[in-house]
Amino acid sequence: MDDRAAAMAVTGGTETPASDTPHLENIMRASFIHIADTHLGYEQYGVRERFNDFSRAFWDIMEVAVQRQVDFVVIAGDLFNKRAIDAQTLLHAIEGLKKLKERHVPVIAIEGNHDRSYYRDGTSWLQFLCHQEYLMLLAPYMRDGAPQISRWQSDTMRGSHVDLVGGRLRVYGLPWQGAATNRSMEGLAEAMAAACAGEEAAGIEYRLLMMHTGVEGIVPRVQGLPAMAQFQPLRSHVDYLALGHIHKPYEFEGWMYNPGSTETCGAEESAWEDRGYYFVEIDTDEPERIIDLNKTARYHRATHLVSKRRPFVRHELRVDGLTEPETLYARLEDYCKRESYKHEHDSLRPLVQIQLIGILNFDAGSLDRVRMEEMVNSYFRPLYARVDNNTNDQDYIPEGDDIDGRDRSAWHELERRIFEDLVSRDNRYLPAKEQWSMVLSDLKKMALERDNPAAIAQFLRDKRSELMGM
Ligand SMILES: [Mn+2]
Repeated sequence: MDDRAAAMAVTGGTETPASDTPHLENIMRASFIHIADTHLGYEQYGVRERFNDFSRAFWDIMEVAVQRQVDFVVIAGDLFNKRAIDAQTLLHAIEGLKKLKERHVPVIAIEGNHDRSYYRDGTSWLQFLCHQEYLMLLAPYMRDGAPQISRWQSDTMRGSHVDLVGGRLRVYGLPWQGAATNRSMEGLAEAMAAACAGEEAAGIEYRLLMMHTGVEGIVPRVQGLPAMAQFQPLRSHVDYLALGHIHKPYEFEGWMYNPGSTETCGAEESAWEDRGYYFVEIDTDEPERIIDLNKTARYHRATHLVSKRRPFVRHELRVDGLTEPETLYARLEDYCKRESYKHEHDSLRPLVQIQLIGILNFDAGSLDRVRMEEMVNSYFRPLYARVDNNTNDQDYIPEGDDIDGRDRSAWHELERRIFEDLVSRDNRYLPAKEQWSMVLSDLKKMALERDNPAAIAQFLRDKRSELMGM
């Protein structure tokens, strides 16, 4: 590797060294873009166009970085959806990053849980991009579980930080630490406290820390993350904490920022419409120029921008009390009629995911999924439609207590009543519920007596045509 990456790290790309511009000595103005969780290479639902969607969301933000002429870009983990990416994913990553490389805009990244390398894997694809000088991959040396403060070196691709913007702004990075996160954070806070005097002497005015972790409780499903209190020891050493990992965006107290996923990795993310990225402006000399007085941010203004991505429609269709498939189809069609017109003029066809929820009064196995998905397709004309059955079966609570289940001699009668009750919940079986309960009882007996399956099926067909005229 030549000296270009190292030179970029020291001077911050096109930034003129401070020593050449004495009139700017007391002013540090800079801007950057903060992204995370782009998950490049994710072919969601096995749809090829989704693969492209994730790349497009990333490219669009890289284009914004160029347009806004930012000083650098930070990627707080999960650039890739997985460690083992294919060539197309690598090409797409390079396609986005090369715009910045051509303009000497530094990109600083850390590994997330999705794209972390294992020691035995040798060189990771993120390291490959680092080697090719598309980005600087921060990875501090660890000692006793604590990150060590050392300047990042391009030859080893190791180190805790790079200094940018004429050596006035320091970017620290800590990759995904998994179960060791709490210990690493403690160790990092101690190390940063010890480095404080040295930073000041070196003329560092602003410190950014990138981490691929989140705050416990933001998304209840994601557990085992540090609590808010565990971030506090870092606070006095960090001006901007750039997080990734949690796909829901959030920010706290003018120093902790999480942009959210740039595309929609799972249906539940569709509810977090403000997901995207941060455009951050820094002015250590005249913070009042950029700062909203109502905010506690010290030297920066962080603007959260929504990423460009494909519309994702998710609906929970309640099915409680519905007694046969036709009424459910009618309810679904009603929803489609109401909602689909809103997406008529979308420039990208939406994804539609319908979840059936609640308690069904009939057997969910009699639902025709293909028919429901075709219905959604005909109304929304989506890129992809999917109907998921997340309904629960109704618990059976027998009415009355005139039969004692502990009395073996009453079992046959109890079974008959249960069958009758179950079949009568489905309107299609209601008119002949007594006969159907007998059919069920006979089917059970045939199965227990290990009758020929073909004979059992024929018996059911005969009864079906007899009782339903089908
Ligand atoms: Mn992620």
